[in-house]
Amino acid sequence: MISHVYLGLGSNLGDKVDNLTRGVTLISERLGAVEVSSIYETTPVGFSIQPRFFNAACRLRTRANPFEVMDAIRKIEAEVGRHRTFVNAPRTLDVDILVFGSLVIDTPPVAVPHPRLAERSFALAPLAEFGPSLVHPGLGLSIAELLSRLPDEPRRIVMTLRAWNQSLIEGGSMLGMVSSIA
Ligand code: PH2
Ligand code: MG
Ligand code: MG
Repeated sequence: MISHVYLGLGSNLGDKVDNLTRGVTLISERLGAVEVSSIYETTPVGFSIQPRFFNAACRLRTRANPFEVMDAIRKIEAEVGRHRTFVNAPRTLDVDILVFGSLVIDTPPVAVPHPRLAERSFALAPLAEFGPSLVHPGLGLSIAELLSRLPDEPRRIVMTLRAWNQSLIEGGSMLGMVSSIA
């Protein structure tokens, strides 16, 4: 069975665009075809005295189950140089499962939809690019609706979805079919 999985990516250390690009490249090689959102620059939430983030999302079509996806993304984070020091510490690459098809489960280490998704505009803004048909499986509201309920946060697009998808295709990183979104 093929699932549509939405992953959130974040980086605030080193070459952030390169870290995100290596992340989605490894995801596409190991798990299935991906399409990416734009890359946004966002203000750190939680532990605020740290560099600004670059955040993005991708849609993955995969035959892997949530536990296999979690296992693969943990390995990818480590390969892109992540060292876990303390909660919310600066990181080269963070990959979170935001939505896994219509699944609602909390079975450690997997909790989907991501428990803090509805309060995080840095995750909702890139996710909203995948269109109005994407509904939060637990809350039954569209991602755009959830985003509109949050206070405005400063964020800017540093790379458009078209530019990033195109550079991934040209770099040979995208395996499988990649359709243009939005
Ligand atoms: N990730 C966090 C905590 N805070 N803030 C921003 N702007 N972007 C993130 O990706 C982020 C964060 C925990 O994973
Ligand atoms: Mg995270
Ligand atoms: Mg994480």
